[in-house]
Amino acid sequence: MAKVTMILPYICLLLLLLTPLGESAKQKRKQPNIIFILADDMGWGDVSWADLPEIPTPNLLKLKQEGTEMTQFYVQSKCTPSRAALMTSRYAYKIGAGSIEVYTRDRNNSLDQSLKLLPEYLKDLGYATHMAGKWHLGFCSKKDIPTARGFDTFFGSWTNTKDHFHHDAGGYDWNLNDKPYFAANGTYNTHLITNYTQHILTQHFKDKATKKKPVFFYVSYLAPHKPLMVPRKYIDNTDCNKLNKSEDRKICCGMVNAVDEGIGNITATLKELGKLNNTLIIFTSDNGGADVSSASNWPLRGGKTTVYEGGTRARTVFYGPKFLGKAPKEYTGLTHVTDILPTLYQAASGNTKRLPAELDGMSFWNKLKRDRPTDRHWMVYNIDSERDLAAIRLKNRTHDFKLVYWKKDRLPGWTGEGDPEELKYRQRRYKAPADYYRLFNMATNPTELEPNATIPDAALLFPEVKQEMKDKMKELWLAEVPRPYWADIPDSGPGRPKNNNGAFGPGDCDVKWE
Ligand SMILES: *[C@@H]1O[C@H](CO)[C@@H](O)[C@H](O)[C@H]1NC(C)=O
Ligand SMILES: *[C@@H]1O[C@H](CO)[C@@H](O)[C@H](O)[C@H]1NC(C)=O
Ligand SMILES: *[C@@H]1O[C@H](CO)[C@@H](O)[C@H](O)[C@H]1NC(C)=O
Ligand SMILES: *[C@@H]1O[C@H](CO)[C@@H](O)[C@H](O)[C@H]1NC(C)=O
Ligand SMILES: *[C@@H]1O[C@H](CO)[C@@H](O)[C@H](O)[C@H]1NC(C)=O
Ligand SMILES: *[C@@H]1O[C@H](CO)[C@@H](O)[C@H](O)[C@H]1NC(C)=O
Ligand SMILES: *[C@@H]1O[C@H](CO)[C@@H](O)[C@H](O)[C@H]1NC(C)=O
Ligand SMILES: *[C@@H]1O[C@H](CO)[C@@H](O)[C@H](O)[C@H]1NC(C)=O
Ligand SMILES: [Ca+2]
Repeated sequence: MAKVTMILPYICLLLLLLTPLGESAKQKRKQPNIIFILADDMGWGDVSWADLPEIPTPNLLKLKQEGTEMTQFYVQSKCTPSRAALMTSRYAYKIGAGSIEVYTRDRNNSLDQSLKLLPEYLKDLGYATHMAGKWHLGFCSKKDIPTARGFDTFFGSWTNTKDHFHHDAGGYDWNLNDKPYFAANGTYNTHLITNYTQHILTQHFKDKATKKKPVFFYVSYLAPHKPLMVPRKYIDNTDCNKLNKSEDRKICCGMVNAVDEGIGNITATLKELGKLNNTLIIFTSDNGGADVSSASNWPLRGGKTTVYEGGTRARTVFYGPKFLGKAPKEYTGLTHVTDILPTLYQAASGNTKRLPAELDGMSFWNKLKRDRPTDRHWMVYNIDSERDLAAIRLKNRTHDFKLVYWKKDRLPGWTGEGDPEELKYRQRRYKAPADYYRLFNMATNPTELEPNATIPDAALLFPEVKQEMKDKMKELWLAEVPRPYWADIPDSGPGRPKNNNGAFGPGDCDVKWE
């Protein structure tokens, strides 16, 4: 008996050395901190390295220069669909979120609670998870909000705001975790989001209880989404003031410039903490620029809400030299916002074989690190019966085509503020052809110019590709889940501003409706 007691500690030690615990601890050390930064409605032409470089974004440029620009990264064409796709790795059209009017503040709609979200997957891998900024995936029930869906903390707005300083969304909407945070009233949201991110990161890495954990931070700015508002100094003290452009364009410029400053501040904090080299920073926009916000997508066609490149191709940067291996300066592999979940899961040492088979995204982590093309053969821009439009992409070593189906009579042209003569051409609208299907050869016509005497019509040159893609579109269409019926929240709801000190709150769906 005594003998057994004596050797027991040795057996335990031996077991400890042999168990996979040692392995998982080794893996953990390789897990990057992940800062995922999302701009709201920022256009392809709204960075300092655009074709018409108008907007100063020096910090973003630095990340791009030291990291990798993803030149073929696609998002959904509107806020909520893109955020839903980011969090779930499902195409928005497959989860009832691909059309308009989804997750509005006055109806009982929110992201399907049965879907597991990105922060939950990263939590499984040992991450601390935080979010700052715009959620926009519903808050009718207490089960819908970020802190119920995988984030340890949340500081931001449930929905989109009509005032970037006073967080007015027809009711006050700035919150800490599950409660309104009135002390934020009057402070510009880009500052709130940046400061919170810096503060939580500092706390995380100084606190003994958390500092060993990797952290995932979803930084979701509300700029340059309308309304156009920014502290004057971001215009007056910057090159935005020198633009010979509309006042709106100058404000848009200032809004993006403030976000860029925020990115600089967050990066500086990571550096001070000695964590920058252990961090993967990703920047993108949830959708393309909107005309109403004076954003520019030039030279891409169309903008927010359209399935054209201007609405769906986002300026995207991956920074994290220590983790990116042989990633090139510009990575041209076809990638989609649904790929982020499996990609980050893999970057965080997760085994992607454990992810559910029905995810639409695929990890491009190893492809990016080895500068190889992605396995994406097909990509859906959107499929939307309500607006009767769809677009899909086919890409492999020999083919790169996009099929657009849109019944709308007048199709959008190009926006962005150029010289007046050019603008007239850009803002022309085009009539849909008789069969409503149009094929673009993205290898030769990436800006989706309309065929004319000098630009060949891909549909005439490649009729078999057009047919194959039409068939594929029909097949993909079958997976569409239309948005469900959503009822108006009754006035008596406990989360209605008039019953909640002037603020929106979660819980309207948790009480019985009369
Ligand atoms: C926020 O501040 C504005 C301006 O001072 C004020 O009009 C508004 O009532 C405040 N909102 C709340 C919810 O207190
Ligand atoms: C920054 O965040 C900290 C911690 O939440 C807070 O104490 C401070 O007042 C904030 N500063 C600004 C300018 O918002
Ligand atoms: C500013 O733009 C207007 C037209 O938009 C043009 O007439 C004017 O010459 C421009 N001014 C300068 C200084 O470039
Ligand atoms: C960045 O930090 C500077 C210096 O602390 C501060 O003045 C500025 O407001 C911060 N910018 C943002 C966007 O938070
Ligand atoms: C990261 O940088 C910090 C501070 O500069 C340094 O102490 C640490 O060794 C570096 N870590 C790695 C993994 O390069
Ligand atoms: C690319 O896709 C097209 C259309 O499906 C097909 O005909 C072609 O063989 C494919 N090329 C390669 C290299 O797989
Ligand atoms: C065809 O469109 C292109 C693209 O804008 C334009 O540059 C070209 O002049 C047009 N050609 C003809 C013959 O109209
Ligand atoms: C919304 O409310 C309607 C009417 O009460 C109900 O039929 C529907 O199931 C609810 N939908 C959701 C998503 O909660
Ligand atoms: Ca948006």
